[in-house]
Amino acid sequence: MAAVVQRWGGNPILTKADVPYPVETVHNAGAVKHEGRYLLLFRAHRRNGRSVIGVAESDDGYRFQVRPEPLLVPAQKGVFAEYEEYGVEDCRVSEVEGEYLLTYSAYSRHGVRIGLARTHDFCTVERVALISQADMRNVVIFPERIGGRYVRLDRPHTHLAPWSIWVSYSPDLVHWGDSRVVIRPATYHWDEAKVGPGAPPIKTRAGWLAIYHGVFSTMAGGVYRLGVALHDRQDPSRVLAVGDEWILQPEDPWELTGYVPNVVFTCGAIPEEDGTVKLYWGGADSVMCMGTARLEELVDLCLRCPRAAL
Ligand code: BMA
Repeated sequence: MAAVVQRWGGNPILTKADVPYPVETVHNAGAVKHEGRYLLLFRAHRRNGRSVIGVAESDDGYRFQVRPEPLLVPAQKGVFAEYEEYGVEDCRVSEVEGEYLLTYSAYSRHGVRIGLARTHDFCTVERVALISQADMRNVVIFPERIGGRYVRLDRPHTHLAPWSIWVSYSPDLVHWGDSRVVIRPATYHWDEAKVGPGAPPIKTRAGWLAIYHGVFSTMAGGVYRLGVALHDRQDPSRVLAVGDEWILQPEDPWELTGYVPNVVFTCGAIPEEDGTVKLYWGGADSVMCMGTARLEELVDLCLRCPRAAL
């Protein structure tokens, strides 16, 4: 049977050799189309083990060139400096009402929390606020307000329950609340250990299509795969279906071995006018890869063989 995600033959699309400053990895990139060009906002480990966010650009979404300087490095002053001391990671990009919102993990001695920044041109970035306490990772903002409020999927940490996907709302992007848990890992399933939001949700006729990551624990560590879920268009706290099967798992050599083995991890996908989506993922926390899928098929997969969301 044909794979749901067709890997591009030119993978990996970015490696550390493509970066004009010293880094050891290029992975987990947010993705966006800006003025007709494709941009990847990738995470890269510096040689001190801490991460920065760099930018790669492309005319076709397949062949990328990295800019000479990173876009986001740990802040040097103010409240952001205190919480970005250990680095910035896993940036997602959402275009909302003409501006681009970046959500990223801010690491420090106090744990990991989420920073929100905005840009119009991807040359200068304005930090807006730290929009969670520790521990929180994997925040994706929906590309439009729903019922007048901004909406995000997020992933708080807890010891009492497996790591799950939640939804939260905000009137102003700074203050978030009304949180509800929406998807829990399913026992003895490919995503039984953790689930977390991946790419910002994509609007389809059937609902918001969300691509998420799921982790299965093995004797050799976690295996990170990608799956899909569908949220109600008017009420995204209502999950219409979660696909029972993963859409992508580590298979290529650069996904099976690297900085962290057995990982495919997405922070961004770009829907195209022809009904396809370009999906970008980090392989083994080391390189960037891409593939394409048909949106309709991803929606179908959720509806055809759903599993319980909670
Ligand atoms: C998660 C994050 C991701 C990473 C993944 C696999 O907890 O740190 O950035 O890709 O683990 O190592």
